[in-house]
Amino acid sequence: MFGLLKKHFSKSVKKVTEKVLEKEISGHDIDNFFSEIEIELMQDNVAVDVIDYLKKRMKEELIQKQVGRMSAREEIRTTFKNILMEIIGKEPVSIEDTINSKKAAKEPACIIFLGFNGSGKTTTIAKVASALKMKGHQPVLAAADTFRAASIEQLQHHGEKLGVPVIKHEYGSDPAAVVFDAMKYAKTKGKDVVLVDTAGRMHNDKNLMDELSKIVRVNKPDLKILVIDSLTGNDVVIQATNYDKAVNGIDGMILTKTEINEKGGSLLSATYATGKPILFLGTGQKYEDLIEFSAEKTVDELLD
Ligand SMILES: Nc1nc2c(ncn2[C@@H]2O[C@H](COP(=O)(O)OP(=O)(O)OP(=O)(O)O)[C@@H](O)[C@H]2O)c(=O)[nH]1
Ligand SMILES: [Mg+2]
Repeated sequence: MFGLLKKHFSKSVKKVTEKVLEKEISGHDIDNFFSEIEIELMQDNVAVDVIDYLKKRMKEELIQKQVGRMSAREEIRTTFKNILMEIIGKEPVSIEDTINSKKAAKEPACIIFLGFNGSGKTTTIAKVASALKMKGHQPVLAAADTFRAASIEQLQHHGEKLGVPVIKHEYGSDPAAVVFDAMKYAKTKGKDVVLVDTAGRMHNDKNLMDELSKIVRVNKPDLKILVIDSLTGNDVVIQATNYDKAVNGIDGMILTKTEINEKGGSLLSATYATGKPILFLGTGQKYEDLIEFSAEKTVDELLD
């Protein structure tokens, strides 16, 4: 995560703070700081909007702040860290808590996964199903991607490997109805959670985005989770914003392929755009390659 920024951060802080000769940090010092790290932020895939926001917040916090020369470095580091935490340290959402609270009402939880084509939705659902099964839950998979060729077989393959039932209809059928049936199945069979696989769609494809809105409107899922490929660049902001709107507010996000992407920018851009927490990071193609996200750990690693 944040490979380049991490490499240059300390050096930039040092270089800039050496110039803070007075006992006060000026707007000019902050501009200098950003001119040192801006390229790294961009190369780490942090969206331009986010960089502007970071700069604005740093100025709000630091300008005219009285510091001893030695502590300017600490002031800049700590403030930068706090501002990053403001963005990515959102109140976490728990899939298990959601399942357990529905269980009390004798209802299965409905959790829908959405996102751009190929972002990793189906693989992530299989990982989540595997993890939930290991914790004693009884997931059902709903094949609500009735659009892409072979999508149903892909989900069925995971279902068979994991020993988890998959509810499906024909290709081209209404995905909202698949979810409805999967919920009915879960309820009658005493299963506690339905994980819904949806078709990949571009955030600017009106028909497919309307279809997504309908799935949500009809089935009122308990959690709506946006799956984002961490390799997405600047586009993350507009993508995340559009999905958030289409489903009347996502609840959280999962970032995939983080093991092949040293750049943490998409993480920052996505949380900046939606104000929602990251739940997990995908770290590979195997079922166990899913780790719980910790904002503190991510920021600490960056500023080590
Ligand atoms: N390296 C790596 N690959 C991943 C990860 N998550 C998913 N993938 C791979 O990404 C590719 C696409 O994954 P899918 O799960 O099919 O993505 P999807 O979002 O369901 O795709 P569509 O349904 O076509 O929109 C597959 O080759 C997965 O193995 C991850 O965390 N790391
Ligand atoms: Mg899929």
